[in-house]
Amino acid sequence: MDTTSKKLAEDINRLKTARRALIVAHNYQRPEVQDVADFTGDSLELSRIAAQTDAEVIVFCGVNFMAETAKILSPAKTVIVPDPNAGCPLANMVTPRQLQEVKDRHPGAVVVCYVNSSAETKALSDICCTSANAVQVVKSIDRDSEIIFVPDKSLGDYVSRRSGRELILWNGYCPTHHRILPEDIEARRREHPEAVVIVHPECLRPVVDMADHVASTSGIVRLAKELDACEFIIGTEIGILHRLKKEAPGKEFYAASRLADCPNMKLNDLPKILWALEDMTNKVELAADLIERARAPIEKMVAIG
Ligand code: CIZ
Repeated sequence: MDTTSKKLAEDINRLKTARRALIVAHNYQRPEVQDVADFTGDSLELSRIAAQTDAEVIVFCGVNFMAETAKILSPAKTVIVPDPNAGCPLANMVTPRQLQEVKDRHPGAVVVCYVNSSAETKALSDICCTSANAVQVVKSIDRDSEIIFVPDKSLGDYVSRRSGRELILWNGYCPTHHRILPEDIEARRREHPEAVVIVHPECLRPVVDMADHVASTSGIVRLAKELDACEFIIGTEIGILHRLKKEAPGKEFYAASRLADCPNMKLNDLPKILWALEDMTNKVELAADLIERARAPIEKMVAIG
């Protein structure tokens, strides 16, 4: 960390204590943001950790739907975001009206909703899933039921193939993950022939099919630590490389594509964390009934284990 970042981190830590705040950072955040956080992880993991602490304020460094999930699980806590413009294009690819239209065309269908979605989308869904448990969630649904899977068509395609279930896929996708192309995997493999390739299921199908392992962000971190290999090609947002290098020192990590750099995730930085804590601005506000409706599908997912 340079001197300016060190000073900012000191000021953030001082204020964090005074405000009884907890800072959580998604695996895709800037290195200095991950370093100032109390916990780094995936969105559901962070929201659940935050709910279990006695912190009064949660500073969620990620994109907006993640902070909403934290608010849904901790309605009594104040949840603030460093930059309120950090939206998620994938989450924005489904609106409540569009989803209601598809539900009306498929009465009785079970709506499975990836956590990468707004509170309104969750509230219209029957059960949530993460990229780590999506196959298990889909398999838990009665074989006679139709299933609408929102919003990520790549994750849905992967889950459909792994579960053997036909899914009505939403036409949403993560622009950052779709920047990783099969030719990138081929090129990295030529450069690092011994490396193990791990990709996220939000990637394009040909990329998923070329990988040695397909995993969520938490799964990627776990595999990188557990596998015997010394070199890894990582097919997800490049912010995760910082955590991997920190938690698996001595191993080498290569980005499948340097273009997999999410501009929304990178909107959060140290000055914005400090300002948000100073002014207590950018609070996540959700109506009580929306919190209740959005919480039900999350609890249903948690209940299946
Ligand atoms: O929910 C998350 O954190 C996302 C978007 C991905 C993952 O695999 O952790």
